[in-house]
Amino acid sequence: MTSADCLFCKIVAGEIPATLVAETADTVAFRDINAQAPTHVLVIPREHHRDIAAMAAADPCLTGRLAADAAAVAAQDGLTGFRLVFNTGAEVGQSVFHVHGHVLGGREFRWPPG
Ligand code: DGP
Repeated sequence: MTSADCLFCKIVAGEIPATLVAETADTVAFRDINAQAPTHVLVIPREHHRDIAAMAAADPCLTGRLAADAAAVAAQDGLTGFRLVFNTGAEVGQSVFHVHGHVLGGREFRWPPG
């Protein structure tokens, strides 16, 4: 399942370059082009789902595997703690509508987020 106009489907297909840090049968992880922390990696499913809510409804097992792959990316970057963020909806800042977990770490973080 892909979407012809989707930027992240094109990264999965290798049609747009990205700095890949990990790949599994289900997911691809690559550095965010606009990093907000020393580690800022996007972990995405190869399959196209518009956001985490849609993916969790369609395939809970894939959603779990994506979370595990995000944790593996954080460990690979040497992080003992990390933030995993899924912006879900334009009103909270989602700009690419192919689900992606932001793995963030390597600096101090504040709560609540802005
Ligand atoms: P969000 O705002 O949650 O939808 O995050 C989208 C992220 O995607 C944002 O942090 C910037 C990143 N991004 C957008 N275009 C590209 C790209 O072409 N390559 C990479 N590596 N990251 C991108």
